Amino acid sequence: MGTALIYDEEMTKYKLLWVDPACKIEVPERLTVSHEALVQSGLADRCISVPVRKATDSDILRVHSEEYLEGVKKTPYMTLEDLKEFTLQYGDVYFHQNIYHCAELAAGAALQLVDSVMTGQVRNGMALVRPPGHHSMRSAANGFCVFNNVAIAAQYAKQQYGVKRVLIVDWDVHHGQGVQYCFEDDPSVLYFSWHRYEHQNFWPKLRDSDFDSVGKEKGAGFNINVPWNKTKMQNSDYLSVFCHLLLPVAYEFCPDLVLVCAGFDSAIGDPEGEMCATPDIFAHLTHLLMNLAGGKVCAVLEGGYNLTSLAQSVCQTVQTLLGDPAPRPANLQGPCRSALESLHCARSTHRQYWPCLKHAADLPTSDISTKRFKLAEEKEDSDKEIVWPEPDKRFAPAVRAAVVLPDGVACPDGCHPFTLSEDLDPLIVNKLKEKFLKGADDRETLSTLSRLIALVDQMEKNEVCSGLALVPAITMATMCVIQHAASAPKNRVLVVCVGDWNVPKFTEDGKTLVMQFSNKVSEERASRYYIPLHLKKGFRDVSGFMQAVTGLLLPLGYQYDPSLVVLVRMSDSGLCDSVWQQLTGLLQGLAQGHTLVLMQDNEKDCVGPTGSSLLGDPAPSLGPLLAPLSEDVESVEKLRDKLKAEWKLLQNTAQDTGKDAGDCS
Ligand code: X5A
Ligand code: ZN
Repeated sequence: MGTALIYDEEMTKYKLLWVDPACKIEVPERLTVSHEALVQSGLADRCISVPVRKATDSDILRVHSEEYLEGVKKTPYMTLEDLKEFTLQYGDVYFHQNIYHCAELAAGAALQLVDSVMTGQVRNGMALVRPPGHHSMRSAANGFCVFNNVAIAAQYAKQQYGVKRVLIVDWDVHHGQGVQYCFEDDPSVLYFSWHRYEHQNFWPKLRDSDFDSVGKEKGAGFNINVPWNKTKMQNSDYLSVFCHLLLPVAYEFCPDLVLVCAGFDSAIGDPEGEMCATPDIFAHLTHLLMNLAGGKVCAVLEGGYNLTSLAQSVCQTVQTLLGDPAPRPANLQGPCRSALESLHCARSTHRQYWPCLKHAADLPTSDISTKRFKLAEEKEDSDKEIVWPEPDKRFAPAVRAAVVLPDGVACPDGCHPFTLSEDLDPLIVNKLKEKFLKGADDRETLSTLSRLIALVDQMEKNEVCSGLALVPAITMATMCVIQHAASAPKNRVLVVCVGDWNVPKFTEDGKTLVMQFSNKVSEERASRYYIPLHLKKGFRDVSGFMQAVTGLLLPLGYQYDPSLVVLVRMSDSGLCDSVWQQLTGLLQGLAQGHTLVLMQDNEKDCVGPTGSSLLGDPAPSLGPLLAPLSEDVESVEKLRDKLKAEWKLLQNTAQDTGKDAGDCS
């Protein structure tokens, strides 16, 4: 199943015809450079090209009023003067004789994308469109937008395909107020947006964009706003909000379809956003959404006005949709204070609607965000050119998933049976014998360990992406793999253990970080680099487990930034396949997808699902989640509390920083 790419040059054929400083950044080149970058990098060729179509009147009327549509329909026949006057009724937008045609195509492109994904022709996809959509309202163009492409697509998915729940993730730097207004009272569409806000001083300067606009009536709780009150937000700020707010709520909601208002004005270099997140962060944001809704993710371009940053960000997004491993995330030093305040406010406000947020801290007493106030004048540095390194080329290794299986266990389709091409260095063999076999000449074990070591080496060389091994003695295999992997100076290994196992002691030098999930572990042996999490009902409490994954494991993993993830599964862990696949799917965002799964040899039934996950297949949905067990929430929170000083990505309130003053820098 592939990735759709929808693009038509026709959408470059309109532009601003008069002087308007507010609109001059919305240029046709936005589309040509994005598309050209996809072609040049070879990504376009790997996508399934799907033609655009014109949205019909009835499609457009799913969201817009008849009067408005009739008005826009007249614009192709207007003189320049008429166009100017027509434009004047609306904010920060311009019309052109060809824009109605392009807007029909832009909305139609989003519909084609939904069709391709819903009919199973592709797994996911991206539509490169102009004009953008998320600001346009029922009866008004706004912010460069004419028709609300994503809102129309969401209504279409519901009405045409009977989709029950749609998640809209708006990572554009502006608030998509048009989308918010469209679905305010609709609990079947969960709208999430982060946006530059600056205490209501940033366009569109709406009170409705603050964290306390949560939706109305039946839709209360289904509108989530995270206002940024400062500029220069970084990768850590974006990832924190995903881990501590969007992902837990999204898993609880359990969408059938994910639509992304994919604006890239939230990336570094953009003149509108003035943020500092780098283009590679979009690989991670995309990856983190790809196990929702059975992988049905449709990204539709919105903003993005720095042509370099835009093109790089589009490539990162599409390459991730295609399934290539995400790059190692750069500079995750933890979220800034202002981001934490916003996150805190949004989490507290939503805790009454989402059981996964029940334990969120109370709203801060001095309400920081809802009051509009004049910002202190910032010193003028906007003319300084912002530079950042071009993201590294991302390679998908020739072998995606290699497996080491005992005789008689079938290799899952698409996986690569791992054999030794040459004999292992006799020095290593001797060391193995000495260290693990106590001198015994157990050929079978020696062969398994040798293969594991060779596999780790090939992963390190990026010849193999991920691996899966079914082993008789899991402690020995794990120790062997970890000691070998951590021996190279710049390597770090994240070990994730699932199930009851007396984890051997590792060194405390930071070369390995061990996180264990079990209902048997005790916290007594916990140390800086061994983090046991005790889950009361084992893995029966799926919500509690997912809470631990999104709120604890992912932030820890991202901050630790391992070069290898070793996932150890004990027998009879009681973890069901779908939860296991979510875990393996999410972990592949780390270490460039270098995940090595080690399972006890009586876990044969799990080989198929694990292999499929390592090959990049989306995990099946978990179904809408119930409230997590309060005991489990308490254990997760206790642990988060203990670790948050050292691991800053675990923080989700400004109080967590332990300081009572500070600044975003
Ligand atoms: C789609 C989009 C931005 C409008 C900014 C107007 N619109 N000042 O990014
Ligand atoms: Zn925008």
